Amino acid sequence: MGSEEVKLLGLWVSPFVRRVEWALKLKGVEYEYVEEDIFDKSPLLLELNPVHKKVPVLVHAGKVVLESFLILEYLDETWKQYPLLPQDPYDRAMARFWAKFAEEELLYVSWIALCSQGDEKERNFKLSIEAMEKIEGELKGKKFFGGETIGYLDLVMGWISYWLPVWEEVGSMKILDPQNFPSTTAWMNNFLSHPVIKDNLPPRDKMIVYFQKRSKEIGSLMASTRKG
Ligand SMILES: N[C@@H](CCC(=O)N[C@@H](CS)C(=O)NCC(=O)O)C(=O)O
Repeated sequence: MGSEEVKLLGLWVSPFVRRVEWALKLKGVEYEYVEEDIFDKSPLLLELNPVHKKVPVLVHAGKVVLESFLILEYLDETWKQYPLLPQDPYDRAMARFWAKFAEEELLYVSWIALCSQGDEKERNFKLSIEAMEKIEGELKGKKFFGGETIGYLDLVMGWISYWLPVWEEVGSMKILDPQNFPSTTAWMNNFLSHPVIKDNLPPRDKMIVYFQKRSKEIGSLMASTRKG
């Protein structure tokens, strides 16, 4: 690899990878994309991310950066064009707070709601709605989280606009009801109509098939660990 080259190891259906790709494209950074098979991991992935063995993995000038939130921050500090995080330290701290909140209390919780059944599904579904209410409050009166343009928090929560509706369909649940969440619904439309976003989304029909299979696999795994 040449000295300044950027390489991204990813997976087509991963919301964590996609947020990094959006950031690279918004900033106009050239990169080489390498598709990984997470069910048959390449020696390169195992070498670059021996700790978690997950994508995304960013390699810049021979240095490896892991974890999508940290990759976004690294990109923002390295390529100053199209700033993602707010300039003010307090606003930056708040953006990180909401990013963590959305990841832990909405993404992972709605994923469990998708994969589980019965009481567990119901409990995680309710928790997802509660988290969505908090996010709705944050978006009130705003086009994007950061104001007039797409920023760090929009990229972090971008999955809500496109992955969540697929999870809702596959999991027969409705979290993002437009009547209850008008600001989030408006944000979702603004986000999805941005050219960089709308041209960089995985095919929906393939996602449905992928998540039908994946949610069943994870669901049985969760059920068997509970029994064991
Ligand atoms: N917290 C990580 C999550 C990354 C992640 O879970 N990646 C999944 C793909 S969606 C993966 O590589 N899974 C492989 C595995 O779990 O073995 C991030 O934000 O980068």
